[in-house]
Amino acid sequence: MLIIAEKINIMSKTIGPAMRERNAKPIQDLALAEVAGGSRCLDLNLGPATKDGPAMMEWLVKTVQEAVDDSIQLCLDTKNLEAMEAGLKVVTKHKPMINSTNADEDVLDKYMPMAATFDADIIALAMTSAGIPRDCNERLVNAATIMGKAMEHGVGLERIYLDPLVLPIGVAQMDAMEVVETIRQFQMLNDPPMKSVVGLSNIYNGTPKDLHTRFGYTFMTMLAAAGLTAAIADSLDKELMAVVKTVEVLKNEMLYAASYLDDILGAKAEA
Ligand code: THG
Repeated sequence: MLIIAEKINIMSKTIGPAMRERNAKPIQDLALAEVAGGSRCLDLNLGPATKDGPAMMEWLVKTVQEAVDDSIQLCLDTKNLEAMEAGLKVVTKHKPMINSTNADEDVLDKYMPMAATFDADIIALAMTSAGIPRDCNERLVNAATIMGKAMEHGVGLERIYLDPLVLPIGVAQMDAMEVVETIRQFQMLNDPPMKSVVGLSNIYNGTPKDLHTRFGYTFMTMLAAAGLTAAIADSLDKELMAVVKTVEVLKNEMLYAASYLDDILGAKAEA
């Protein structure tokens, strides 16, 4: 499972001001901590920065790529097309990921050529501007549109991460299992299987804080069991990282050894 670290985000109380003041240190420290936590891809989330978007994304990309190893992917998270392009232009050795396009044909006609030009992976939301997806079937129809446009614009299907769009449990309880089923079915749309991604925190948005980790860990277990490829989540949360690795062991994707969590939780005293 690729964990796309979520904490470099304009909404954060410490990182938001640092982004606006172009204060590199707190952002670079957080980027290094996210990598140390086990993330190989960092989300850089501008939020709804409209006017300053391109300059801010350009600065953010330069700031983070200066701090972390070239092998770490940068996931540019903005709805602002100009900001996305400005960020992609200054990516040097790091492999970029576009976050995100939706499944509108005219939007795909803008983002897919960008993915091709900048040799980027791309997250595609299985929804259109017509509204949030109703069920698994609607998401699969949108995925087919996305895949068709990728092929039309010469973007390899292995570069696409399909995002079913997770809705909050308190808002759309019936939808949680639709998302799990969607993750299963996305894989059947191609051989090799299509990749998938979710924003994990969406599931517990709007619930009391003491329920966040319980829903996060449990939903992660269900999605990982169903074959989820990637998640935008908190790589500083060691328990979450341990849950992810444990599912990998249970799925026989990683060899079990008594010490399998030592790199995450630290070595235990000899029993
Ligand atoms: N799919 C895709 N991209 C996404 C989402 C998705 N990007 C945004 C979001 N959903 C996932 N990213 C975040 C980023 C930060 C937090 C939650 C989800 C978060 N941030 C603060 C923190 O760092 O603690 C808290 C901010 C607050 O006070 O609200 O929790 O679904 N493709």
